[in-house]
Amino acid sequence: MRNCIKKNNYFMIFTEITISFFFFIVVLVSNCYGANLKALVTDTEGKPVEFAVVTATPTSFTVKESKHQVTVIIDQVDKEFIDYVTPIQVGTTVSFPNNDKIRHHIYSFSPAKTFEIPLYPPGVKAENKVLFDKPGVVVIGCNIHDWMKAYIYVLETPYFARSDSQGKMTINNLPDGQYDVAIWHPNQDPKSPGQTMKVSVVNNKDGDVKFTVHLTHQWSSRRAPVLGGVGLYH
Ligand SMILES: [Cu+2]
Repeated sequence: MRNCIKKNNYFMIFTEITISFFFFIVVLVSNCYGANLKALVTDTEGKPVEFAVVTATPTSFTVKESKHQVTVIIDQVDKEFIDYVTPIQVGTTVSFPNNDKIRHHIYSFSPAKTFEIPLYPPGVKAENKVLFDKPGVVVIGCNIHDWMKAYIYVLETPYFARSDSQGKMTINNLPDGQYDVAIWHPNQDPKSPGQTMKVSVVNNKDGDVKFTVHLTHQWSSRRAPVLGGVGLYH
């Protein structure tokens, strides 16, 4: 009887180890699954474009709703939002800490999310959180500092990336299938909307795409206005 219990215990331990090992393998495999799509974004003069968002929306399968409770940070430093452009998936919460030396008053009138966080002082780390539950572009401003502006691009697809200063980005872990791959930039000329490409991913094979964006020349200053070396607004 004792032997039998011992044997059962050994069997259970072995089973647990096997299950753990199997789970480990599955996690590893699922993490490595999918293709990587590299994108390069330039303007009409061939210069790299930062803060462009490339999205891959599946047309041959349905994306499962994200179960991840993700919180993304948009900080305020030196009278500027960091980052200027933040792509997120619907259902993401954004935290707006104030790591500046002065107070800010955040608002948005965008239909995808209208909200306001009244004037709050430096040092507020993560209390000011907003859930973005509808797709669309949300423009964020500060009531005190008119030049402060940031864009949140709320997407239904989980497959997206934002370009760096070299105009480069990579969308990772794309499952096999067909996608509409599109470009967006906050300063894109509305008369020349970005192209959309059809992309097929087969056998997890990596690929790359190139986009040219027509930017408007109305780049608003992202920094505090300066007069004689002293900021006008505090
Ligand atoms: Cu401000």
